[in-house]
Amino acid sequence: FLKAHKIFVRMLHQSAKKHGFTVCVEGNIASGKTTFFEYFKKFSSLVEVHEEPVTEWRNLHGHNILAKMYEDPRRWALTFQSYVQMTMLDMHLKKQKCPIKMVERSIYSAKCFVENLHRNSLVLDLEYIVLSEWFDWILKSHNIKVDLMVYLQTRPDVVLQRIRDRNRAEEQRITLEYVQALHDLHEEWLIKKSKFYIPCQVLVLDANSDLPEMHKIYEERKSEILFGLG
Ligand code: DGT
Repeated sequence: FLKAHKIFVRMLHQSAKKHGFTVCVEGNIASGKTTFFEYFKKFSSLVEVHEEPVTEWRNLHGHNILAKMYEDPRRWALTFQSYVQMTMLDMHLKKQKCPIKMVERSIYSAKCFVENLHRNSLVLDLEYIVLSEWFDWILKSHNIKVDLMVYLQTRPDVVLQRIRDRNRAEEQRITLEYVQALHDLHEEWLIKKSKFYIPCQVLVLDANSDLPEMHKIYEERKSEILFGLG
């Protein structure tokens, strides 16, 4: 088994080294992105993982901007989204050191959140226009390379239960309605492909199962995830 594993890793290394491969991991809040990265971190010579800067969002020069966004979205959503957009761009532009770069979410998925905030009038028309103009300008002026999006598809009731179980202080106000709306937007975007721009192929994985089962799924699907869909 060890020998086969080594050969597999060497093959991946050779293939990915040729061009550098970027994978973005998408999905609802608590869809299991962290579990996904935990699994792939074991390929440490091959894969570098860029997790979402939630720590920075919780402590931006002493301010918890994530908490502010949940407490008073009308006041803070635009501020939060503009900071998210900047931190996402920063993640995309980080120089790749390993053959495979894995990124938690992307500048593209922030669109789902912004759209939802706008639909609920928590981001006003003009704020929405300014965020969209920034987004369009970023895409035009930077080369944001994404080779594969892995969509961790989950049921809203499952993610809500996980959010309740992990009990993050900022997320106490999250409702089923909120995760349902984000779920619908992810589905429109990545399944129906009728909403926002998709920069690459999408691999959809059922991510409703618990941790050991998800690790099994990642083990089975690892070549598609690391090599791409061809
Ligand atoms: P995981 O590992 O799948 O459980 O990932 P999470 O839930 O830790 O990470 P994520 O990206 O779904 O969200 C972390 C928190 O940040 C969560 O409360 C949702 C919030 N969040 C992330 N991106 C955005 C965004 O663009 N806009 C808004 N309003 N909230 C966001």
